[in-house]
Amino acid sequence: MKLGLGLYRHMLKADNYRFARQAGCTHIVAHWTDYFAQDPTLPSTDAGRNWGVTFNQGIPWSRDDLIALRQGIEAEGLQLAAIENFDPSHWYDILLDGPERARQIALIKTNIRNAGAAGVPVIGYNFSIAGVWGHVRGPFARGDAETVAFLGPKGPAEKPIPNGEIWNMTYAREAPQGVIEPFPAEVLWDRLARFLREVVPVAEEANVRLALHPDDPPMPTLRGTPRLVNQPHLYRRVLDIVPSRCNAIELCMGSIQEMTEGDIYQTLEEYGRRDAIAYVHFRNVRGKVPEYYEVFLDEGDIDMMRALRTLHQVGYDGVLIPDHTPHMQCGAPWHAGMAYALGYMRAALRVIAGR
Ligand SMILES: [Mn+2]
Repeated sequence: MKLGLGLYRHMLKADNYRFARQAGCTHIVAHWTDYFAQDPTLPSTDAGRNWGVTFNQGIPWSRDDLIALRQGIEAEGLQLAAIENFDPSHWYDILLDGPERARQIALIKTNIRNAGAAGVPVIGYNFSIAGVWGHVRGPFARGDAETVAFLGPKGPAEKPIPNGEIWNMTYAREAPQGVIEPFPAEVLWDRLARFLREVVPVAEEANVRLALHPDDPPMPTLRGTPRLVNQPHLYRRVLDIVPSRCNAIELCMGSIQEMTEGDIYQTLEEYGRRDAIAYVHFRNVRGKVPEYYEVFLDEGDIDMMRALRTLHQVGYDGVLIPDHTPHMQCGAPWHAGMAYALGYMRAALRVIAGR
């Protein structure tokens, strides 16, 4: 298995690549959409705040930009493992089944082709309307470390999503008044199935694995909108829509552990055995929906060594990244938290490999 670090778009620069290498990483997962474009941050939201704006309608990812990204990473002795997440302004009408759907499918296909041509092996994505929403920040990890929690009814009120917003980002400058009305999960499953049937063949040609992140938080609904993979067994349904190496999983251990059914070790075993895991978000958590806390690797409900052993036993040889981790009290809270997680992971990988 390989050690990687996920970096937000504004962090994709040489200093952070060197930081990753110094912590023993060999791979980078790059967020290509510019959310929380400021300091490194924890993905929290509340009723009055989202992840920012994105107005890239009709402008595909540039192959040259992706090549420059990959080369910048390689220049520091690392490899680009994946791009994480599509841009909400590229595909909102795929998620909403709106009038721009056909044009946006063509755009996503262009993104996939350009990614493949630029040597990007994986694109992680989250087929979600409400996205990662409702987490609050607080001193919930060991030693009062700042982290995020999902508190269900005790958290932010689940107001409907206003028009012009999806996946926590504003994509329209002037959207008509109104909100996204509730609709059944089967309708969203149908949208995912249509999407996969259209784009997976392109991904196969481009040699890019598409990898679906589970719902975070894995609630049955969020802000009135349905969720898809909010229980571990639902990944079977995703994989069965289009059986292909390019229809794969971005396996978030935290999100799986937060689910009310199933078992993280069995989940890793099942999908690892199927060779369906494109990469892993290696993080720990205390509790399950509707109330959980993202914590340090060695203080949550998952036995991370057992999880790693399970992945090893089924022959998983891909990348692990810390996903999010609590901030540590110092001048560089994000980096210190990541350094702590990466050091833990590096030692754990050595133990598992028997070295
Ligand atoms: Mn995740």
